[in-house]
Amino acid sequence: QGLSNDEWPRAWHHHDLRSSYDVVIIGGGVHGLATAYYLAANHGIRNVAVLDKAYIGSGGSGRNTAILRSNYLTPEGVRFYDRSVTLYEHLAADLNFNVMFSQRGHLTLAHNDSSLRTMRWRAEVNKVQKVDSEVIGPDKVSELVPYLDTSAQTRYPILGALYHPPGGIIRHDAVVWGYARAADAHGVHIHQKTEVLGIDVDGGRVSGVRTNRGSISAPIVVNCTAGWSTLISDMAGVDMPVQTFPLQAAVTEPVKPFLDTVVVSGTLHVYCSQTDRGELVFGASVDPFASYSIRGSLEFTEGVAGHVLELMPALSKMRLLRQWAGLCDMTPDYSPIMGPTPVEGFYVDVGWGTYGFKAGPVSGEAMAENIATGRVPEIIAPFGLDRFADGRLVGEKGAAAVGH
Ligand code: PYC
Repeated sequence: QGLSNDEWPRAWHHHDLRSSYDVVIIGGGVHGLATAYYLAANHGIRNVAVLDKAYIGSGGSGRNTAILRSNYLTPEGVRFYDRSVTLYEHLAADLNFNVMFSQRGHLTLAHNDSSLRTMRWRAEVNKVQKVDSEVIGPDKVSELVPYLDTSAQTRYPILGALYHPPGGIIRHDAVVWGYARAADAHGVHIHQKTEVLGIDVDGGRVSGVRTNRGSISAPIVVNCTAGWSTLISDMAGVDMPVQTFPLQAAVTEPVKPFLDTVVVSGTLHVYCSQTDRGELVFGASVDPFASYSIRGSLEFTEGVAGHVLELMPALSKMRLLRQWAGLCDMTPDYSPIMGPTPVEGFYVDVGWGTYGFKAGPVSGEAMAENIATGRVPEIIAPFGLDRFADGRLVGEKGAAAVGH
């Protein structure tokens, strides 16, 4: 005899809102939940609240295309994302939750000489950081993905690719649920449907937040939001050099497994992978104008379908099932903004552009260390807010999955 729905043990619990916490984290996506988990697991800081105005994983963490990789362009970026891949490799065991990480390899196709040059550059930067990454020719590309049209007659012939064997895909919802369950087990309070309406700052120091369920006093408040990062930072009086753009994605009906690798084409503005359920997941670059809209558009569907068919004409009979959009907070250099701000006790982990989900574990680990020790860990030191005033930008545009 099975359990009825309300007899299953809850993976995380509902709590009354306390009037004070040691740390309040705004945003219940992978970044916020990972920060809470590592605060508790690595530093013993358990009087922590994670607030989300909707439900956990309802923002970028549930809307991305679940791709993990560390083949970035700058040494700072490669080091940072590689730590995330390592944490992801051990995440199922750490959280005792199957996150279904499939390291199936990641291909970024080059269709012209300038992209091939960027791929070579990235491969060399990657190798120096001991990241498995190399440029391969069309024959090897064809061996890895037989369904790709690698003939020379196409409009954008495939001249080669950056091949990154440790890259792959993961079950993004499972990552959110795994961190939530593990943080909850350490005593962290997860408050869904709890919207932050204001942040209190006294004499240059944060003192708490006001929510739709009441006020909380806290000496540390962390902005782990995507999409709303500028609005939340504004509440504390901190300006963010961020603009928000939608990024659309779509999924097909399931078919038998045939695509064992993640395939990205910057020139064709598309990336594609096959889930364990057999669906193909497609994504594109961000929409061409700033907006908070998360509606799908016909323009995206037509564009993505046309571009996928240029790469894999055999897919012409497949049907799209769903499309959706997430919000991407773009910074001027395409790198995130992490660490303390001019308001004491107010920290940010924002500006993730189109790379946020894959950085969840390393961001949580580093933000937790920063909060617990008061020192900015070396791995996130290049990503401080002050770099925009000092001109120390970390240009990652060349490593974006597709052109922006
Ligand atoms: O950077 O790998 C990436 C990516 C995939 C989808 C959006 N960004």
